[in-house]
Amino acid sequence: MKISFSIYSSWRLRSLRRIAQPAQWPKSLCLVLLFVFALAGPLAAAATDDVPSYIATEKGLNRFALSANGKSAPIYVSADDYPGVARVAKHLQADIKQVTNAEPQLTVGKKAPKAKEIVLVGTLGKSPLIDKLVRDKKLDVAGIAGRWETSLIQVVEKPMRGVDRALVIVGSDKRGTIYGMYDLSEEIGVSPWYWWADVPVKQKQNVYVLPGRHTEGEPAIKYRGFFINDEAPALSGWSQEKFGGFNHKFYDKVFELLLRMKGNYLWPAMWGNAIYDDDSLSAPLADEYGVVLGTSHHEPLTRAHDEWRRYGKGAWNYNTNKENLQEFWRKGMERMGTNESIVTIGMRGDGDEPMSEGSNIALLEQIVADQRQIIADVTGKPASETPQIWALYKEVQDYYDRGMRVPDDVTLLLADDNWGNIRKLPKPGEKQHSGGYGIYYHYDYVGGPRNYKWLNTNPIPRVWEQMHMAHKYGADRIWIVNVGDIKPMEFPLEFFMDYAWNPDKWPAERLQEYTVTWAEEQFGSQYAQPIAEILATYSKYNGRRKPELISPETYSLTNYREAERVVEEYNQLVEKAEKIYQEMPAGYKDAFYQLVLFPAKASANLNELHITTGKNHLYAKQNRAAANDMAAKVRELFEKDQALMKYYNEELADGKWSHMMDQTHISYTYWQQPEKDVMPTVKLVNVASGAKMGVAVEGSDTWWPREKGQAELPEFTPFGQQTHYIELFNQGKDPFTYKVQSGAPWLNVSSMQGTVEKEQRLLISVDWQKAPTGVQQVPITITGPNNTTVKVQAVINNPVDLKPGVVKGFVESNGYVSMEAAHYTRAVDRGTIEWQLIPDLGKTMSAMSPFPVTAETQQPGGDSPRLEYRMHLLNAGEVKVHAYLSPTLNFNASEGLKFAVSIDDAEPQIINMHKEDSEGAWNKWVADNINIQTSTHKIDKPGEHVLRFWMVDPGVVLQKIVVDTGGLEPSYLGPPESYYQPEKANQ
Ligand code: REL
Repeated sequence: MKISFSIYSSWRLRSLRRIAQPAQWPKSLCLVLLFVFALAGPLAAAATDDVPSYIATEKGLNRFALSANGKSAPIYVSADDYPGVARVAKHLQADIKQVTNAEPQLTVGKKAPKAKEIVLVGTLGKSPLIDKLVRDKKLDVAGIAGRWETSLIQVVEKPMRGVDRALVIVGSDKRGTIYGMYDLSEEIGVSPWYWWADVPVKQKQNVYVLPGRHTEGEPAIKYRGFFINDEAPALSGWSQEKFGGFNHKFYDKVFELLLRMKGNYLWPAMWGNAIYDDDSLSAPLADEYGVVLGTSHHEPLTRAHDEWRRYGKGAWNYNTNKENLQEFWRKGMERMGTNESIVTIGMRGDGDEPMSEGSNIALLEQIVADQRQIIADVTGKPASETPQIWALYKEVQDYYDRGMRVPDDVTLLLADDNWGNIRKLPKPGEKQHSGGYGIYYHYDYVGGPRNYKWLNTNPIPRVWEQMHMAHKYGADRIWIVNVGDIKPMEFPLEFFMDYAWNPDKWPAERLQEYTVTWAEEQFGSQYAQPIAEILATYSKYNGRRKPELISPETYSLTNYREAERVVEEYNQLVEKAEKIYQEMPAGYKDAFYQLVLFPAKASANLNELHITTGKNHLYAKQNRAAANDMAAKVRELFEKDQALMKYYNEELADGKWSHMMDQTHISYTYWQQPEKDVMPTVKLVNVASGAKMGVAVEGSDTWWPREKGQAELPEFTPFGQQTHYIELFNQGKDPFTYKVQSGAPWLNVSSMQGTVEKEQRLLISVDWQKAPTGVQQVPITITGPNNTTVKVQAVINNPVDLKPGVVKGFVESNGYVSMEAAHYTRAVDRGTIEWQLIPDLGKTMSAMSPFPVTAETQQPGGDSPRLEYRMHLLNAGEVKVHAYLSPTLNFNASEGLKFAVSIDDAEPQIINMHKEDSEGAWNKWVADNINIQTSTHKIDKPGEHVLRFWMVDPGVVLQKIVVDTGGLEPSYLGPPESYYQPEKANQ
């Protein structure tokens, strides 16, 4: 599929907004704006508009020279400020040096150094100098004081005696100041991924900060973070080799990355690891940085799961071992001390398993009460004063649904189904739980139906769609995403953090722009567009089915040329990426390789590997000599896969990412990963001497002359796929010659005679200018060695009254109509409800969904909200309508999410997309990443019809509709879109 990235922007992802620029604007305009700002409140006025960067490389009136002519302005941090602020100031110092080659002087002390221009960094209430500027009315902090994590960057003229101009970076709190510094770093050209993905620093000779006030306001989501999980073998092997394990040196890099992305919350690695216990310097370092430490959903009271293995006495069972468990947890709270943390409460079974049969709600409530008592005892404060979460993960949500409650101050961490589909959201209008709600989301998972932990498989449009709902339904206290090994989730991870900071900034229609901007921040503007396209497309393709679930049977080898299209599309992507890689400056290659080229290549290769294995199996069944070539190709692709991993591990960035691609991903037989990658099983055929012709046709897996029945091609119509193929293949060792005879002069065959060594594909097409109208059966006769003759029937349907370009809407061919949701004829909005396109969401194109997502349930019919699809059907009779929906879950605990379908004026049929409420159904939805719902409809006469897709519940996301008029063949993605003449009216 071709995505067009029409919107181009150079807005930054998280740049602080400029609030005013009085010195450069005409006075009258300033007065008007001042008035507008005054009405809207100190920061709110300009905070809704994006502005381009607040950095310039040219000198200008009242611009602050951060670095000019080889000299950088000194940085000053008060000795009274947080040590974390001083630590990050060192990063700022290093960043400015990297960008400009001129290292600024950094002073952390009681007195600022003497300089005409100076960078003053400080936290309100922690920096006497900045507090004095506020008192002297030289710095207005009205919009930031008392706010959460808010920073302000402002150029202040004559801040104090002897100083002409200062660049003040002030924070409302510790993280506010830190974010201000990292924002400046990013703005001057240091990506948050400069270390974690080797993104080159964008060097500049001179750097100026524009006058005015720059702020990004408060984050929409209070705690934003990620969970390092499932970290063996990749991240574990890497951290062991590079840092000696998951120690404070490793976490130093993690904390920095998190904060550069303006995150604040971390669940540390826990597969045999325990952050507090492994290295006593790690947790204090987190606290110094301002990273809020938690433990994962099943590790109560800050104690890592592995610590129970290390120190626990007796069984992990509250019924039988309460005292020891309490003691264990108490130690966790004592150790936490005053470190800023969010404490997990509740209990699951040992090793993240459900609790035993005997566990019940009363017992769990007791556990929570006892845990809170420990929290209160140890902290000496009421439990409600320590932030806590209770994660409604897996069976724990069932306890909640059955009535279990925890005290109101605890944040309820709602979860997805481990596959990116949120299971539960607060009810709109429901009394707000004072602890609020959060979301635990997955980009990586170990569990059924299958692990997915090798590559990034998370297209951001679906993440957007789910997290948009979370935001709108009020789950805004905490967002945490399971990122596995961190790499290779760089792109979706940063999207998660940016979206959490300001969801309103990124409506669906700006997602492509987000991707371009991200690409630009890493690689500069020259290739930003094509790189964004590759990023979006490889994740889209990987989102169709996790690589771990791909098998030789996934894509149809015979219908709709599905498998070969998949290979072709992936390979085109790789070709584009390779071209950019060759062209781009050497300094960018490592970053580009890990962020773009490698995932595209590795995914393309993996898909081709399985599809080629499928071809080998099919060919072997048909006894084709070429089956053995396919087997050889499988070996080649398998070796290429291993070579790609080896390059990533050993050569990329001189071995910096050693072990990072240790994850096995081939030869899964059940949910758990294989011990090692094993080449898929291939079949070899014995090729006899001599020549023997076999003939296969598109749409069938059998061959002739073995098959007695008639060989028939899919139907030709002016409205469908314009060529169909016949394959001639050799079952023997020696080449043979063939001759083809077409039964009509207007039925073209790409080659009328020739020699076949192994195989030859003939493309058949119709010259519509010359073909008669009506339905014709035309034989194509192929004669091969030993007078073997095979007759293939071509059916040509050239309707009298239906002409391309004249007919409107979609047209049936080959027994189906396949319609992309985005290609509706008419979208009918009503009241506040409107249909919106979510660009690029879904397996084949884009998706449509009704908004707002909190809208009331609708009664379908009459003039209620609907999408209409005009289609031309060739016959009367019964048809089946398959609606392809994103596998959204029943997040509002109703009977299930519903929509309705009707054709023409028939009564809408209401369909519950969750009517099959079984583990089997869910397994299929998530594995296939689609929920297909089918309804049956009567068509009274051939001709034009209107299919209506009605809104019933919000949250239903339609990707495509396939109408089966009797000829639909099995495939994974559904048939490619049918012929259609676009026509959009009355939207
Ligand atoms: O993905 C999840 O949330 C869980 O499977 C993990 O939290 C779990 O701890 C797993 O890594 C095993 O311990």
